[in-house]
Amino acid sequence: MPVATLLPFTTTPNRKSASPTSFRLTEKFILLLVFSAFITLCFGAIFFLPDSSKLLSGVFFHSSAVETNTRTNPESNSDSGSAANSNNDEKPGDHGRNLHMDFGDQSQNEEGRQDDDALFDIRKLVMMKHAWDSYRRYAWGSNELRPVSKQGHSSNLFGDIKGATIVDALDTLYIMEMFEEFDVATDWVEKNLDFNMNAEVSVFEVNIRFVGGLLSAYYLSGKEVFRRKAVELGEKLLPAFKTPTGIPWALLNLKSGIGRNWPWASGGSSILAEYGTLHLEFMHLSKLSGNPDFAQKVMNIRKVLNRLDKPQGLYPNYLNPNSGQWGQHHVSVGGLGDSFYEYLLKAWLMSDKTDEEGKKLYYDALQAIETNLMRKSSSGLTYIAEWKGGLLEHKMGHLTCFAGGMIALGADGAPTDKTGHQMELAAELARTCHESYARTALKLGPEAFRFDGGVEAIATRQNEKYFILRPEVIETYMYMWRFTHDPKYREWGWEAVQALEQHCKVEGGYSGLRDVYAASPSHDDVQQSFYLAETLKYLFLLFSDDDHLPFEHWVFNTEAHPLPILRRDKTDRPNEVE
Ligand code: DMJ
Repeated sequence: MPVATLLPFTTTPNRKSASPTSFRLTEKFILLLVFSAFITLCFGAIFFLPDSSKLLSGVFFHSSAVETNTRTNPESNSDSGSAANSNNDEKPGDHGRNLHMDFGDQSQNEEGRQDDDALFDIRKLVMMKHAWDSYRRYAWGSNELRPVSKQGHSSNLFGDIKGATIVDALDTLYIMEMFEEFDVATDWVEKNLDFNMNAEVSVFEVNIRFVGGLLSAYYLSGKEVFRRKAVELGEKLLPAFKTPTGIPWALLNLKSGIGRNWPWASGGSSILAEYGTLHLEFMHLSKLSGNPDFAQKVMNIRKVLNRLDKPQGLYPNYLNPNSGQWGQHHVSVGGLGDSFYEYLLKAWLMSDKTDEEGKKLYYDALQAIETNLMRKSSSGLTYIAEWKGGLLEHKMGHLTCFAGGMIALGADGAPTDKTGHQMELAAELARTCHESYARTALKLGPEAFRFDGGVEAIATRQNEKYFILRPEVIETYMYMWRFTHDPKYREWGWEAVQALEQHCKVEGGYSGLRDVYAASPSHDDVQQSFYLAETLKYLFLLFSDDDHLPFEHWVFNTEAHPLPILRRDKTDRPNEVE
């Protein structure tokens, strides 16, 4: 079947032709005259019209918006795959219809914008461009960039897999209409992204960044290569589930299929936030491959958890995959626990609200968290503490700050009378996380902050004072902005932009900071791939109209990769994979 018929996104079929055209001498002369007249006219307009900066902003934005609408070239979706034959009504690339509406008049001041932030519309692209161009220039093909020493960097989370920044950034490039960069990245994926290696990877990290990034790129662009690579990688991860309980290992050798757990994890346990953050991607993998194994594996994780007693209704972070018993009773909505809760809610939303079990598990877990972990400081800041065998540690991680956004996202579906209350909790958490930024010298938040020993929302230990370009606080601002349109969320986002530009931006990209309380920045020399996947994407969405990636159509995985909601219809019920 011709691809064009599969992808109805075809109102303007071709992007600008790249083919050279030749002219005779007289024609060249006439063209030169016309061109000079046009240039003169443009300069006149720029210098004599009342506000030339706004005009420039409009020119940049409307031209890129026009380019978006030409992103329907059937050639760019040149190979069709089995997904195109799926019986889902919506086809990959169709999803672009729900991606971009219009930038609107960027020269006008909207609610919540700073006076000078007509320029922000340019800056959001400039930030992404600087991050991307620097990676491309100094670290192309490596997993991440070292922006100070201007070289590549790779953490052992990805084994020998290369290009984490490329795959993590694909959808951000697409959403920001940076199509030339997107095409270069696509070309790299086609030619270089390889999973055939004798190396050990983190199943969780590879899933959220690589599988998630490839799935989003597929749904946005319709390019078959992304579907194919996502399924290929998903298949490589399946041996991780070969344990007596089916709870997967944390680490897996992609060649031998041998798995193991982190040596530091309580008695050889698997980690809640790792095995509990596969659901969204694996449901899509079953859908796109026709292979029910992926869905069965993640539904089995649910079954194992359902059989276990939960202390006070809480989920400990450690679970032994051999015995199926909890390890140490440490509960956290930050590191080790966080995205498990996020995926319960999003499993329900992504199933078009058919996954009633996911829904119940989420709201029950949230109730237990509220009762046992949420507290208010003496000055009235709400925070989520950590729970260790029944005792509270009054510490909240930067990672935990995603919870404001999650609770806001779930508030609408909350059990009777709880919607307003949950929105209040979400707003309070957003405020606390903002305070954790505002109370530092560099106006970016620490890795963890405490509410004890006379301090509130401040890091007291040296090893908790760093900032690694994490997205969670901005993620929560974005959700809160979408649901309330309270201008303070854009103001807070703008403060973060200014701090990032002032303290994290270096000539070779953006760097994390060693101590946010120090008077001047000390750079850690890493531009994390999630900075491009999440931080810059959430900033972009915070300052975009709500119809950019609307929540009625998209659910973000924990790495901010948008996945379409799996629509129910008579023939195709998303959670009923045989
Ligand atoms: C990301 O990789 C994901 O958001 C994950 O869930 C938690 N940590 C980082 C960003 O901080």
